[in-house]
Formats: sequence, C-alpha cells, structure tokens
Amino acid sequence: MTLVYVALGANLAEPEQQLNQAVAALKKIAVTGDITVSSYYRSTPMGDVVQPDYVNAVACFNTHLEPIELLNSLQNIEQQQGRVRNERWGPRTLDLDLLLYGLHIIDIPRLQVPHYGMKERSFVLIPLAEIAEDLILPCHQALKSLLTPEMQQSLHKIPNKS
Ligand code: 5RY
Ligand code: CA
Ligand code: CA
Repeated sequence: MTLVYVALGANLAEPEQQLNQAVAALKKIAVTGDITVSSYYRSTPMGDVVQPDYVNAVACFNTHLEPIELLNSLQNIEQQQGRVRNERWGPRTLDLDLLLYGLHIIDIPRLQVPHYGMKERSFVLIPLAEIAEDLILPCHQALKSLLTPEMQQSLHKIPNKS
C-alpha cells in the first residue's frame, strides 16, 4: 500500500463542482475510501495563456494501484469529466496530477514523479502544506523550505460550504 498525493485543478464548467466530483471518484480508488482533501483555493492562472482563474486543491490517500495504473485511473476521471485535449496549458474542466507516490522517484516517458513543476507552484505547495505540513520530499527537501511569503498572494482559500 502506498500513500499518494494528487493535485486537482479546474477552471471551466463550475470548477468547484468539478473538484467535488473528482474527490468522489478518487474515494473509489482509495483504500477503504479514506481520503484527505485540502481546502479549495482560487488561484491566478500561471503560464502565458489568458484563461479563467483556477480552483486548486490537493488530495492524499492510500492505494494498492501501481503508478501507471493510478495514472490511468486519474486520466479516466479527467476524461469522465469532459476533459478535451486542447492547447498546452489551456483551460480545462479537470486536471489531476500525480504529485507524489510514496517516496518513489519515477522517470519514464508517461510519468515523472515527483511532479516536475510542483516545487515552484503556489497552487500545489500551499494546499499540500495544509494537509501535510511536515512532509519531506523524496529528494529529502522539507516542503516548508519551499514555501515563500509571496506565494500566498496568488491564492485565496474558498470558504467551506456546510
Ligand atoms: C508557470 C506554466 C504553466 C505554471 C507555469 C503551468 C494551473 C503552470 C495554472 C493550475 C493555476 C496551469 C501549467 N510559471 N495556474 N496554470 N492553477 N495549470 N493557478 O492548476 F502550472 S498550466
Ligand atoms: Ca497541472
Ligand atoms: Ca496534468
């Protein structure tokens, strides 16, 4: 069994509902259905594409799936929720990125883990730190050491309904 972290992002077609639906789908692949989900955050788009703000979050769960099986499952959920292949870094109904697969380092054409961009992306690091504040990355870096004060600027916690 392996503890994994997955980043969630959406900026089309009711992004918060997309994340709710994705969390329900992830529960089905999590051991005993237990999953920890960060707050949802509204975040300014990074990259050069002009597009709507994102809603981002990070989820954590145990799984018996091998990395490629997990990747396939994540891509199936994206497809299920109407993701269409468009321009690189363009808007999407749902993006699920495998951030961490235990302490494994994976570097094959289809899958790089830890996720290549995670160390610079506030919309990944801040929700990740919310659910795993003392996390140490496979490269032995402390998550906390990657957080900068400026990162907070582009990210706003969305109040919980309920
Ligand atoms: C940078 C370039 C491209 C960062 C940079 C991408 C999301 C990136 C996003 C998301 C927010 C993308 C990949 N420098 N912005 N931009 N949330 N995905 N806020 O999930 F992430 S495209
Ligand atoms: Ca992404
Ligand atoms: Ca992705």
